[in-house]
Amino acid sequence: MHRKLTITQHVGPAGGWGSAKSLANILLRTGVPFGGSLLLTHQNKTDGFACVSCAWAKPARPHPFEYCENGAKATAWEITSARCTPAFFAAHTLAELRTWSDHDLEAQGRLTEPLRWDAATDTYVPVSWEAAFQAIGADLRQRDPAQVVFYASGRASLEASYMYALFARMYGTNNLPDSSNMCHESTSVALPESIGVPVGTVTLEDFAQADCFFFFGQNVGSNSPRMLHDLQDASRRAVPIITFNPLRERGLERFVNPQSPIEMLSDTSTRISSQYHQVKAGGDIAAIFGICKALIAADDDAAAAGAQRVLDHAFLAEHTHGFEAFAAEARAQTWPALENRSGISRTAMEAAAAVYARSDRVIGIYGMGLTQHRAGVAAVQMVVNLLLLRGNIGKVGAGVCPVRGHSNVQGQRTVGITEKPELAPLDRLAEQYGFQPPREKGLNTVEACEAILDGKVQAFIGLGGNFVRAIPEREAMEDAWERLGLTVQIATKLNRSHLVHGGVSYLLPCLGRIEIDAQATGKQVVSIEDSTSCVHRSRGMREPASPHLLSEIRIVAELAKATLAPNPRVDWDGWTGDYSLIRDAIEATYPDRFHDFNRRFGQPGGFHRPIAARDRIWNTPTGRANFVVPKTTHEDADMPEDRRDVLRMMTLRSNDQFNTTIYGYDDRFRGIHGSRMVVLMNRNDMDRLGLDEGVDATIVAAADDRERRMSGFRVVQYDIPDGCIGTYYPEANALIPLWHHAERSKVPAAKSVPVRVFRSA
Ligand SMILES: Nc1nc2c(c(=O)[nH]1)N[C@H]1C(S)=C(S)[C@@H](COP(=O)(O)OP(=O)(O)OC[C@H]3O[C@@H](n4cnc5c(=O)[nH]c(N)nc54)[C@H](O)[C@@H]3O)O[C@H]1N2
Ligand SMILES: Nc1nc2c(c(=O)[nH]1)N[C@H]1C(S)=C(S)[C@@H](COP(=O)(O)OP(=O)(O)OC[C@H]3O[C@@H](n4cnc5c(=O)[nH]c(N)nc54)[C@H](O)[C@@H]3O)O[C@H]1N2
Ligand SMILES: [Mo]
Repeated sequence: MHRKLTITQHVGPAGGWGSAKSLANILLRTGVPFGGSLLLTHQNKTDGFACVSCAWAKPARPHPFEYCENGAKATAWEITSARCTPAFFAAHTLAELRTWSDHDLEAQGRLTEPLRWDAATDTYVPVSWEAAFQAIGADLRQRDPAQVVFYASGRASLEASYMYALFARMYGTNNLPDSSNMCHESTSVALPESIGVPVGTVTLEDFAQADCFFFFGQNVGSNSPRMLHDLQDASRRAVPIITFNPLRERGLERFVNPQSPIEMLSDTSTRISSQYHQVKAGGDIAAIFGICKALIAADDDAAAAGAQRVLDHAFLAEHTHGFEAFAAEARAQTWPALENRSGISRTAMEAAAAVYARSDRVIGIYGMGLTQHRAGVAAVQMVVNLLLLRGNIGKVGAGVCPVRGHSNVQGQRTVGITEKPELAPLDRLAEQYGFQPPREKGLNTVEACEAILDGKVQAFIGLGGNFVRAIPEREAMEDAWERLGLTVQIATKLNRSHLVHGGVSYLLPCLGRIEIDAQATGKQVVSIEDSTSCVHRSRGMREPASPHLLSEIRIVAELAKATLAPNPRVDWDGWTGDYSLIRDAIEATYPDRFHDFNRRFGQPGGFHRPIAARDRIWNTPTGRANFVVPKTTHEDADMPEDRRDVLRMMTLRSNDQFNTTIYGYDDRFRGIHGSRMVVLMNRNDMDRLGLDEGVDATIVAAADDRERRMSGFRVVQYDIPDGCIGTYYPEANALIPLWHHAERSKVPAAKSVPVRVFRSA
């Protein structure tokens, strides 16, 4: 379908009336009455439910309306009045549904009954829960566990996630990839080497104490809007916010708090960023090196003049390793090379350094703009290097802050969803449950894809998510997917991964987090962990979308019972009847992280897991915080630097989506309305390539010789650095080679895909 595309030059601030209007549209379309939206006042409250959108921290003393435009959209999307029933499936074959858009599939509403794919009619037909569990269990029992993948998407609770990981390991595999393999795995590889923890070191209280923020590659206005309150407070305290982003994102420029009547009525907005540096895609390593070079030079000058030093030498001496090697490397960098690779000027890097040098408590924030590159791990480590220079880790108001994606993606890792056996307490599990957990490394997301392509993986279980749509290399992957023997998807809404199915396929509908979860001992609560390692309670409040839905916990328990030999130490039914028993089990496995779990998680603000680096305890091989020198300032060694026809494609999220869930076709903050099939281009590149605004463009992957081509993109002139283009995720994923991932973390390098752009013939 060709949608009418309109572009607006004037874009309002983040928040404000635009936000109220955009939300009203969604409430209308999802059939949620405005009165029903009163439910929103329970979002992110001690006694309410944890928002199903992003993972940003939830304060102990929440605002009366502790939600944002996009959190509210996510809620409306889940509590929609639309239902995707067996009658719908009877009327549409899966071959037909495969021609539908992501938006239209999910807009059918909540799944209501368990379904089995019927080959004869190519439709999903109703099946009883019992029959589904027995069939899946029988199938799994005759498979080699190494050939089965247990994927998780980051939304399921700590309780469900713990049980899911335990089920996979008792079955015999560490094949537990999750969405974080496409997201912050670069963080999980980088931070342990640098500072000995896999997660960020700041809390919300630090946000209130910081006197400077560095902000790299994270689109706060769309993807973690509640953080804008914290940034607005900072801006009002005249705290500098220094932003690095190829695009001038609206939420990083100005914000009107939609919950403040005064700001709404007087139309006053707050500036967010005080310096805005439009780095090239992948230019951050060079930009940060430039800042470090300027700081080290100023420090060398101060030393020579006998003046007060710029770097925190007491901290460097006591707490760090590798400073001299790093400083030598920074001194050796040349400004022209740094300017060329970062896309920003020496003056810009020095201006950022000057503010940094004046600040005592600095927080470094980052998102997918750093992690989703070939050199994503090194980019994260550069942020830490910068912070270490002035002791900005392990002190109040300072630290590193990776902004996580899914609302419980960090928590899933905390309770054992990981393909890396060394990250799970296997000995402890062996003792607690009396079984031999598998010790060999499991498959992460990219490796699972490779194994599916090679035919080495035969079955896929998905605890939420839309795997096929989220991964790179779409065409080859979809073809291979259909050769899987078994696919089982536990989901709330219909998506493409349910349509590209294996030989035997089940679609199991579950309760959402906002819904009342009643079990044998009454209504249950669950827990999640936010981006600041804070664990919160969440209580569902809404009547379930259908009486046939089961909780994720119950579904995992039933699958485990149907698959595994009984084990007297694992009481799947007892756990399902009373979730506090699962929390006791989690506490027994992780006594340090979760002591007194059932009492503490209900207190206002939840509780923080201990993070050693916060206390300057460095669990690294050197026992110190390590400076890590990047191999090169070039973000991608595969990317020919001299080939001007090859552009770097960043795949972006709009303001109207949650990952592969597409709420609508507008990207209000970027002034793009009515279509997602656009390619954002710089005027110079358009002229050079002979492309006018509005023409139909074809994009061809240029990373290797394999043909990957997509047409139907409309060219939009945009303020984006030379040589970089922007398209939307997931539409453009067919253009990303599977091998084009971050070194070591294997996060698909979705922000620097080498491509060529042509006018469509
Ligand atoms: N409403 C909503 N909320 C969400 C999501 C959603 O889709 N919708 N997704 C959730 C998930 S799973 C995640 S992981 C997060 C994602 O949230 P983000 O981390 O914000 O991810 P993206 O939207 O992909 O955008 C990354 C930003 O990086 C910039 N960028 C791209 N390349 C570079 C680069 O090389 N350097 C720099 N400095 N910047 C760059 C882009 O211009 C963009 O502003 O949000 C979560 N929250
Ligand atoms: N090109 C490109 N690719 C990317 C990215 C990018 O920036 N660019 N970002 C990557 C990132 S950061 C991520 S996190 C992944 C996201 O990958 P996924 O997490 O796999 O994808 P989602 O779109 O979040 O999954 C949406 C589906 O989850 C199901 N769902 C929603 N709520 C629930 C629930 O409560 N329970 C259950 N069981 N199911 C539920 C619904 O059926 C919905 O259709 O994509 C990655 N892919
Ligand atoms: Mo993510």
